[in-house]
Amino acid sequence: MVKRVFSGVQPSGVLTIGNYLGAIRNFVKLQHEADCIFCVVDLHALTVPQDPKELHDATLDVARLFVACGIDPERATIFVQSHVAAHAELSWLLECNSYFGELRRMTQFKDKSAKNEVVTAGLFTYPVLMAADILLYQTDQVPVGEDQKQHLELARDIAIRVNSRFGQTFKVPEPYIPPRSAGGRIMSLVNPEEKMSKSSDDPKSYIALLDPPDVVRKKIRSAVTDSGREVKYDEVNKAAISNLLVIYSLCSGQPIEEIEKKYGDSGYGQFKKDLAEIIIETLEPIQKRFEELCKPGVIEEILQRGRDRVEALAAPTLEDFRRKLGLVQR
Ligand code: AQP
Repeated sequence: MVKRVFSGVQPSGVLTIGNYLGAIRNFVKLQHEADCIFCVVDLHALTVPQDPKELHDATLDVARLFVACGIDPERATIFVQSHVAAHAELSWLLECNSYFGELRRMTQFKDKSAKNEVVTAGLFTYPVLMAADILLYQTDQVPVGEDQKQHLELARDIAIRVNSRFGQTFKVPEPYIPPRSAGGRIMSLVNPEEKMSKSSDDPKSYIALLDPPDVVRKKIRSAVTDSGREVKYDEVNKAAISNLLVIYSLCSGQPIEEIEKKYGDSGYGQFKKDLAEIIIETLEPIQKRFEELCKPGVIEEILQRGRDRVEALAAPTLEDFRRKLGLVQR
């Protein structure tokens, strides 16, 4: 049987090269071997304050970037989370089978609640909505970056708990997380101890997929480096250069050892210059395709088809769980 893959991306800003290398690149690969469902998780973005117009436009842009990065809507299903009401409904049913204590342990909640003045109840319960997104489709595998590992473990725990209480209801999903050297955690360009994030207040910390060439050159030129001159992969002692090496390697297809040999201890200048050009080359076809997808109606039609397909897939799982909980049939 073909396995089912599900993953989502929040429209909380313009996608970064971290989102691309950690997640979307793998979505593109998986579409050739699995039944893939990719979702723009707009309800997740609402967990922190959003400008309504920006959220609206970012939602369509994330869907466009999915396609521009190589997801083929004829092979994979693309849709918007809030278009399928079953996500919010299942989320509530699962919240009533989740515990305050386990949600309180989520490190992303701790990080984001420390950064935001307003801490919504939605930010706290968001990992359960993520569990609902995944479990609704009897998902086998979830390709995500390293930061989502804990949330995925929670989704597994909830599925196992529900199955043991009510009988087999949800498939227990497996994570698909690349190691750091393969893009699982791309770090900020200004602080290599922090993950690169699209919603960061400092645009110099990330490369957005829609950054024009000059902006990429500037951001890479100003990216922090470590002491010394040697271009060498060493996550502990050379976190900044290791991060740039991973980006270089994944964008160029060259193994890290080859890049280390090429630049050796000749200093960081040429390495950074070449890296900027390699990123620009990677982004160029994505940006071109994105422009084409901005024609009115193109992405909307893809999203409508996606919605029609997943609504039909979600219904039997939701109905089965409602019945097991004792809710009267509608
Ligand atoms: N820096 C990263 N390196 C590798 N993978 C990453 N992902 C995010 N950042 C990196 C992966 O991208 C997918 C989509 O992420 P998301 O939109 O659901 O939210 P996030 O994980 O919180 O990503 P951001 O960019 O940091 O968003 P904001 O700033 O809104 O919080 C996920 O698979 C994620 O692991």
